[in-house]
Amino acid sequence: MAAGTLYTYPENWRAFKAQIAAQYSGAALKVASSAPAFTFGQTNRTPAFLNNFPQGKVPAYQGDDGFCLFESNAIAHYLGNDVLRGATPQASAQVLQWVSFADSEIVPPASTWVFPTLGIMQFNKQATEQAKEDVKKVLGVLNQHLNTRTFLVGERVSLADITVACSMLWLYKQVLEPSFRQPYPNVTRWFVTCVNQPQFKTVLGEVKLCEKMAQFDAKKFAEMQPKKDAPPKKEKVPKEAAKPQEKKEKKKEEKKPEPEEMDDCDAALAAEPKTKDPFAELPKSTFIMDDFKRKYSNEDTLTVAVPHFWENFDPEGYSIWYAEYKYPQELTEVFKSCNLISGMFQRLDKLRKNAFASVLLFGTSNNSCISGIWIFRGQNLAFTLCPDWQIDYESYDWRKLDANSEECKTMVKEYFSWEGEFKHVGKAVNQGKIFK
Ligand SMILES: N[C@@H](CCC(=O)N[C@@H](CS)C(=O)NCC(=O)O)C(=O)O
Repeated sequence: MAAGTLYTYPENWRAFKAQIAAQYSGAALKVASSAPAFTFGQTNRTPAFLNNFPQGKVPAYQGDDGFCLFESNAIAHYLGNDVLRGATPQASAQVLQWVSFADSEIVPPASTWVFPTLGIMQFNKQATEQAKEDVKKVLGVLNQHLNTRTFLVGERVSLADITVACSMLWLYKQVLEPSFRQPYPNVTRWFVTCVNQPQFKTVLGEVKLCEKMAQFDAKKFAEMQPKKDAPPKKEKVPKEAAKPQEKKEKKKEEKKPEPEEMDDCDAALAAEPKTKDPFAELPKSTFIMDDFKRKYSNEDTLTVAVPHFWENFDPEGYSIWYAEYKYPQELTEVFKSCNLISGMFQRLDKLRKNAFASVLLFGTSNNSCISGIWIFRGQNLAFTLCPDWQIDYESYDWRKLDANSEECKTMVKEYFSWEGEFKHVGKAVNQGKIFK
């Protein structure tokens, strides 16, 4: 019998699928959805979590035996039992059919319609109207199928019912008012039967069906928009990332940004307590980080970006640091070490206006080291200013450089251009390749 922990944020309908499956099978499932065990937006970005769940997404399951699984449907499958999974080849294939149907036919229009009513997505009339039509089609298919059946597959609740019902949870709670659902009585009968099963009820509580179709909540939408200092959007590549990524970012920046839409996950992140700008207290500096980054991204490093840096660098307002990874013996495959660096940059995305770094991996697999040059706003390491930034920095030794020293000039030149002797880097690894 499976036993383990499900990481999620509270009230996640995707996690509900696994939780309900566990209720049926008797799997001993602990749910970690709040501090200190799990804080969405923080714990799922730590190296330890990403090591087990590379996407950093929830729900995510870790068995007491160490077995790790992501993707909610796979977790529900694992935590279920043979009856839930479909006992015959035909039944299990039908279960898979409905699970896929839920993901590809129900979730997209349901999200388009429901999210604006929860204030977590901008309203678009045309998209909403199309979503309503798509939901009608889905309801039609289900209504027909359930005309002669109590459950979707066989005579008992299966993962098909659990998955489809959880995918429809928000539809039934928010928008499927009586007149809209009236043509599809079999679906509502089936839904109500499902959510009233004790195993569902334990997880979902009382599910109250929608009485009046919820409309776009503009006020809530405005409130839910990520503030400037809210946690970063997930897929953005930080400006501090290695040079080729800077170029891609630059191209994106030149276009006027589209208004960003949130999904339920962004909404959960935006709801996290906001921190005030930790750099706000510092006096103005003459060094414009953005100008430098533009030069660095678009022009030749040695002839333009480095001279620009030294002509404009303000040693009062900024400091230069050398950082070296403390545990080179733990660096095995090159790709893992590269992920370590890019993961750190991602976690520091919020620092992008106040920091710049060029971090290099030297050597080959099982014989490598990581070091870099960091430019920070202010005279101290910025990591302690915000809990989000503290994940990686303790794995590095940090040394503040004297901006006037030859050592500093050489390091800036070498790390910025990814070329040079890198005399301070141990010979054994320095003879290997440099990975940026
Ligand atoms: N297909 C996945 C979707 C998981 C997913 O998108 N999770 C979101 C929350 S709704 C998440 O954890 N996002 C965190 C992030 O992208 O950083 C599943 O069903 O498990």
